[in-house]
Amino acid sequence: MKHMCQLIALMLMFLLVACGTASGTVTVNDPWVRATAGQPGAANQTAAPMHDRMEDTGHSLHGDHGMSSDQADGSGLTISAAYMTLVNESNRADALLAATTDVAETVELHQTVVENDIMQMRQVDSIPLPAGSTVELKPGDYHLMLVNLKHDLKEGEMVTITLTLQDAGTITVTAPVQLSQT
Ligand SMILES: [Cu+2]
Repeated sequence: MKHMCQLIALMLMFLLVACGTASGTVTVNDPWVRATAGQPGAANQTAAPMHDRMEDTGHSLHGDHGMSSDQADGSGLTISAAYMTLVNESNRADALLAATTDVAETVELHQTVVENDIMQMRQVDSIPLPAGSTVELKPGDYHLMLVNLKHDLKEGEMVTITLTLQDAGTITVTAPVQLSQT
């Protein structure tokens, strides 16, 4: 009986140790959010590549993303995009599952793809982060779409974004608002 207890205690210790090392480690580098003040139509708008602007204002392209057209179309000031580099330093696969922010009602995970020479954005359920990988969320690729902004995003403002990862849990990042990638 004593042996049994020792065995159970050992097993419990093993489980605890296993849990302790199992959680993944993901770091977030260089997050930034695109400014909506000073966007197309404004005098100070520089010649951003077309696909950049599509991600900011092109939500009419989505069609089926569950937004009513009066939110998605029009001024283009109700959406923006967030970018960052995710580094999975663990030896376990992870995935970005969701994100939230104070400045927008919803955050969608998006991927820009080219199909028949037409650049389109589509919503994805998750962004895979293979073990040991570095995954860039950048214009023309994966990005976070901030939908239904609560106010214009001005250059220099800081935006808090909370990421939910499958393995690493929640990570909160503070991203500066910029007109373009620096
Ligand atoms: Cu998008």
